[in-house]
Amino acid sequence: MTLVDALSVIPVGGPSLPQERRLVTAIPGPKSQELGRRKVESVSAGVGVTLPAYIVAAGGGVLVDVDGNFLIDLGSGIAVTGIGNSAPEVVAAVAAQLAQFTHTCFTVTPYDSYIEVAETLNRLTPGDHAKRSALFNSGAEAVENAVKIARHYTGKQAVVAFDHAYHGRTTLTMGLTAKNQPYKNGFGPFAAEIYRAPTSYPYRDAGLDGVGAARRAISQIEKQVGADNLAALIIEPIQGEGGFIVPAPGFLPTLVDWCRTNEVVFIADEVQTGFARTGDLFASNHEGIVPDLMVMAKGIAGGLPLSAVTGRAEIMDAPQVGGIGGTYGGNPLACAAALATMRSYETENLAQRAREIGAILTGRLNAIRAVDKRVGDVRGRGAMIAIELVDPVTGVPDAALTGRVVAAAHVRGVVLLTCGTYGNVIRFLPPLSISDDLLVEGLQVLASVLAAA
Ligand code: PLZ
Repeated sequence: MTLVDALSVIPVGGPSLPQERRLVTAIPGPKSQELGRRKVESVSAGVGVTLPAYIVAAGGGVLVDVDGNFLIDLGSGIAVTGIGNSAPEVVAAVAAQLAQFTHTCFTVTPYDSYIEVAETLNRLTPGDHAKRSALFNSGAEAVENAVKIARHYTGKQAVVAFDHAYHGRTTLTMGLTAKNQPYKNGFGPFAAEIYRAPTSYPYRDAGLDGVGAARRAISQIEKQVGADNLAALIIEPIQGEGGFIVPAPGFLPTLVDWCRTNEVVFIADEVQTGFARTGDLFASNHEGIVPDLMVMAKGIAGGLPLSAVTGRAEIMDAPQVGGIGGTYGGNPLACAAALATMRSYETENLAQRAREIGAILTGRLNAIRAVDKRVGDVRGRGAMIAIELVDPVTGVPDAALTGRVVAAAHVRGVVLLTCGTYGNVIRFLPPLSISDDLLVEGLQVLASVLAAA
């Protein structure tokens, strides 16, 4: 009998799970601890775990662990399960596809759901120009392909990424990612022709407005790279792993204008911000920017692995036939899930739900900030909100406090994630299927553990 079998009744996942925090053992409980021991003996130590409660079911706003604990999910598996875990429409679509065929490889013998995902992305992404899409498996893989396509189209090689950027863990995307620990340390050498520019970080930029921050970046790019060598500029419209940094208004539009005048492909990495997360279908929409290429993953397919690059037809059509592909990209199960997921974002107006969640988060977090000056900043958009914890006198980032707060929340059954270059940001990424009551309870736990930390 395995440990999972030993759980007397394993609940079925999805939104019908009881929506409550319920702790029946310590976190992690004995069965999770036993699995943790097996992990050490079987899984590479390089694969870390944030909260070692092993999950058997999830849905709505809860995760159920192998010991029978119900945890409040404020992470969505890093912004993936926006429509909820095991959302019924995704389960039905994937089950139907599962019974038909599981794989052919689209580039060998194709199928229609890949086309329909491409058509949907071409329609939903910003801009009414002619577009094309290509499908992949992970965010990093899609980022790599966006860079390949931009290089092919422009005949140029250099790529600019920004301070605090995160674009993945493959060799090319590690080079684009800014932070050394844990993503890059010891894994070099990194790919050539990647350059870094300063971003817009209003909380730490002291008076620099968006246009000013963009001019600073552009000046550095012109001096250190040269537009004639630059294939693409890649940026997250709200930086995710780097600390939920919302650039000052005007920063992104100024960069887009400069790219357009200088024949540089503007790539928006919406892997974390995409699909209703920020209160609009894409974060680019908040400032009305129209990226040349957009990279998407995470929220696109309700938890199944799928990613995409969508962009201007003339750029996307530049590579030679057969130059873009992969065995699993646009797998039929993932496409079925994506079609069901994207339909829900539209028909259930989940962007509106993200804005409601954002109002609850920012209201409660700003109230905490008013009485606790260690909360230096509350920022983000929609259901992508964070607090930055600092020394109240010096403003120096307080990663130790952040670690204590998050660990204490975990023990009380709230899944909370950190981020930030300085490790001092707590981020809130609840599934959009969470109830107000559960969200508020999660925030009450946060308030009490912060007060005690
Ligand atoms: N671009 C903007 O946020 C993934 C990383 C988790 P993959 N972010 C979560 C971790 O510790 O590995 C991400 C992102 C942005 C690209 C990626 C990469 O997406 O699907 O993880 O490859």
